[in-house]
Amino acid sequence: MANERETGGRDVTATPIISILNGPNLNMLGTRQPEVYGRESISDIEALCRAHADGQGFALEFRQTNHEGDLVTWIQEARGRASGIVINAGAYTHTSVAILDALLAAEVPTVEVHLSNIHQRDPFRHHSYVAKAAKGMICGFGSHGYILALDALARLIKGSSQT
Ligand code: CA2
Repeated sequence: MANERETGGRDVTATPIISILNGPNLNMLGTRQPEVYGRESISDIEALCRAHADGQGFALEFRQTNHEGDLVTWIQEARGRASGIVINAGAYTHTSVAILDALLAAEVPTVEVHLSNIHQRDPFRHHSYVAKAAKGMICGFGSHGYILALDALARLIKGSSQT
């Protein structure tokens, strides 16, 4: 019965959607600073995530933008539709109250990811606005951090769908 299968407007019997959102300059991955961000391109990371999400039975949306408003819009679109968000907001991590507000309003379990260990870097990278809305943060493991984030979300989603 449809009503019994729905939670917060989302059909929990459908394939869960995970939205992976990437912020500014992450389209430049693989071109510079491999010692900080690794050698993989954003397309390589997308392929890695797609292979992993397939194995977990998730439908994946993988997006990158250089514009703060795009991230806000995509987070709003995730509300009631996506089962989880993985976000690497890039430099907006350290500046954007708008992204924090969107995440708080979305009420979608969120895992924050950073390729680098932001706590070993410049002091201005130590604070994250995203962290206040995220279940947790993974940083310092390069592209593998995205896989760890998907695994963390899988556990959260499976836990919350058990009755
Ligand atoms: O470590 C991360 O994933 C960051 O979110 C990456 C952001 C940085 O502002 C955050 O503090 C930490 C920057 C991504 C820029 O990536 C580039 C890669 C190659 C060439 C130029 C930029």
